[in-house]
Amino acid sequence: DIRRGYGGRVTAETIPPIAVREHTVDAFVREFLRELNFGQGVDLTRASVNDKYLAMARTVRHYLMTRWLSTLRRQSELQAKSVAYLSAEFLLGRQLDNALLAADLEDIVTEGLASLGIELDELRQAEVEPGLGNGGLGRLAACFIDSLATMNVPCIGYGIRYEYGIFQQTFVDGEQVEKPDDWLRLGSPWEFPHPESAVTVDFGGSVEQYQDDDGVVKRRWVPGWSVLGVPYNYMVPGYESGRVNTLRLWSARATRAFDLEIFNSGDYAEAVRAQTFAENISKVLYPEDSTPQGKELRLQQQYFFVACSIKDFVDQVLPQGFDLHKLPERIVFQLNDTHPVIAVPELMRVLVDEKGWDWDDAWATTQQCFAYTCHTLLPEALEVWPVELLGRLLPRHLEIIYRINEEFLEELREAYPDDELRVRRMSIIAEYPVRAVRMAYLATVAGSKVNGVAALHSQLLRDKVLDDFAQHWPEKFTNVTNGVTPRRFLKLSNPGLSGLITEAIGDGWVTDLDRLKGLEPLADDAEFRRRFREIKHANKLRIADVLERRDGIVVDPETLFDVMVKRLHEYKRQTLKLLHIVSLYEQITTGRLALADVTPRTFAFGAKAAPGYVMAKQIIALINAVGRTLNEDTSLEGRLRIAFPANYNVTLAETLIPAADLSEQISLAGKEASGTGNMKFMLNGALTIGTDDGANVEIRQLVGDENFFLFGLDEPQVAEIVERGYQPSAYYETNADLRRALDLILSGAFSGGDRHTFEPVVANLLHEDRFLALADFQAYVDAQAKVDVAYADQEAWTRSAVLNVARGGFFSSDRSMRDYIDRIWHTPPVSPS
Ligand code: F58
Repeated sequence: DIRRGYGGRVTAETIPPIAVREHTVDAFVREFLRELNFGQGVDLTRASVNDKYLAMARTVRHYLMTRWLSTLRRQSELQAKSVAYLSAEFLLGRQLDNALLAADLEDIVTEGLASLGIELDELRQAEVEPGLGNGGLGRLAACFIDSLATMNVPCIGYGIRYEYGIFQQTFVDGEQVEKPDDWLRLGSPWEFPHPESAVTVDFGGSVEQYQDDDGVVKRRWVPGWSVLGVPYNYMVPGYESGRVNTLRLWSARATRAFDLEIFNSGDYAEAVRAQTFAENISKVLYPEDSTPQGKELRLQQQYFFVACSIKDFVDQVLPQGFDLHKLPERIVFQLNDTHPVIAVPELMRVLVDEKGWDWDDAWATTQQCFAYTCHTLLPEALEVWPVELLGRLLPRHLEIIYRINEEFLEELREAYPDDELRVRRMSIIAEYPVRAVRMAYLATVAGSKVNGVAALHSQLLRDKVLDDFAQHWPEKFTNVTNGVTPRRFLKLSNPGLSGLITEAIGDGWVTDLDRLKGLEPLADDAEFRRRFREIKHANKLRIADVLERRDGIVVDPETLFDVMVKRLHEYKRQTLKLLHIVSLYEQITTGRLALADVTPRTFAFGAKAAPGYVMAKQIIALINAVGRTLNEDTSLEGRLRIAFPANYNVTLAETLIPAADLSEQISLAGKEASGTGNMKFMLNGALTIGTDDGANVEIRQLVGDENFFLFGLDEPQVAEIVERGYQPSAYYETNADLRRALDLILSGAFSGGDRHTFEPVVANLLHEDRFLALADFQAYVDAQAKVDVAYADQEAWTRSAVLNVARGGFFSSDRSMRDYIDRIWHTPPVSPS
């Protein structure tokens, strides 16, 4: 058949499989030019960088297509149990390099583009990273789906396609100013929209009573309004696994009915307004980092994406006629913090109201389908939704929550007949200051498992935050220590070190990070250490170049790189590091410390503050002010410099972390659930200065005390001091260095003589200091002195750095995924063919 180009009629059997792209430079160039001409509608001579980037990205994605389609086909054949990772955030970072790596195309693409006179690196820079997350929690979700794809475990990531991601941070006179993150401005080549598969999500209205066909009295939701959820699919390619999983993010649109109705009434402007109203739901990521603000739109977002996802899974992913009693054999919904917890009453509503199940049956099934991960220890971070708001937006869900709570309290009263106080403490409904639903409690009651994200965190969850629940259901509680993907955060971000590691132990470490253990003997090999140092130095040159171009910041690659990158929060204690810097400066300028005795250091900060978090923003201004003063003070001879590039994000992390000598993990003990930056630094050969907090505890256990700078109060000591009544001013009075540092800030030395500018920051430390920065100041300074001594012996330092890498294998997110699979999900890998 000439017209079709191949013989015979087209049937399912005769449709040729989609062309497997040839792995050659020529084939790539051909495909690339075709995409440029037919996809972008330009020829090479007229193509902009963005045209070339888009054409190349689409070409690369074609190379992964066969794997994606066969993963989907095989999954629908096998119906193997899948993980549905429900997360309001996926902080993916740039996609291009990861896709090139997965498709094994780096060399071909580099060569192919070069033959056309194009530099791959220039196109790389054109990618705007999708910043669909705030920080650790969102990045963790991205690492986890990478690992599952690599390990051949069926998984769908479900989340929200925010039109605007985390804000772009700029500094104006040292102060943070936020700009909208219009990441889709130039188009995203990585997404596959499916408007034809949109699902409807209801809101508002009321609940009515009715009699079913058998005369049984039932209740059902009569919604007030609805929106459409349009799915956008993204590939999640595994490394060398042949598998490509799916990330499905939902975008909100107005339903037809919604605006047609208004339109028919003749009010065009109102119809357009309705459109905007609906689309607002997925408009912007809430830039909070720990305190949920309880905003109505946020609850709308949460319900929107979980309702879409459950409907999608039940109606689209499961085969037609699937017996939902077997749901727990097919799916586990992992709740990434409390943000998706409204999925619990939603599944109950679907089973009871829509499928007609009886309550107990539905509850038994629901409980087997969910598991909950908690990511915090701050009481103010636990989400609570006022009953008034929830009842207005989701009246039927509120009823369902009430019933879940009633039955739960009944169970408790049986178990603790004489302990009504305990029963009230455990109620899903809080009565004070307003009636509200405690989402963490709901998740704990509903979930088959509850896990913390590091050993200490899980212990504190059991002992403090959820102690009543842990006593009631000890077997429900477990730990899974976080991890990070070695593909992005070592192989791709640190090609120098990756190459050295592969040369030494082969490349198996990329999917089996425990093999890094094989590097241990090389810590004692002088030649290996020399090369290791050389790579660190090259990484410093690389970041120096980036900082200069990106931010106009000049740093000296010959200095110790001391790096603190994470969200700005008082509990993380950026001020503690700042006080150390100010103290050094004060001692130098007053002549108590000779410049010759100062280890030349570059203090790098990267941190966004939640836009409404006033104290965090003042701390940012203070860091910038101190930075300006130090950097301009020629008497320091460049020995102490601060580099605070604006808009720290995944892309910047990827070049900054590999250049670090010292990793700052200095939160108040008992406050940082885990941390994941700490793991990335370790794997890239930085030594940690840190408190006994979060995953630092496990890092130190693995690397050994002699390779870790531990300081500060531990959690029980903190608890004791707080119990006794903490007095920060006592430290000011008794510690002269601390007093001089604080006084210097108060004197206006960093604010052009103005004594008021930073008074609130200092006053807060002196009179409140919720996170005991002053109590840990001296211990921190002493630990930093040990850092100086250690760094002076470059051979010993490098030895420690190598051991950090060698002993960091535990922190692969592949290991985290194995733990989730063994302890929570029970979803075995599925071979790709
Ligand atoms: C972080 N939480 C923890 N929350 O602070 C960190 O210790 C941990 O390593 C990480 O999770 C991964 O487990 C975190 O990033 C958020 O960003 C939420 C965003 C939405 C509002 C509430 C905080």
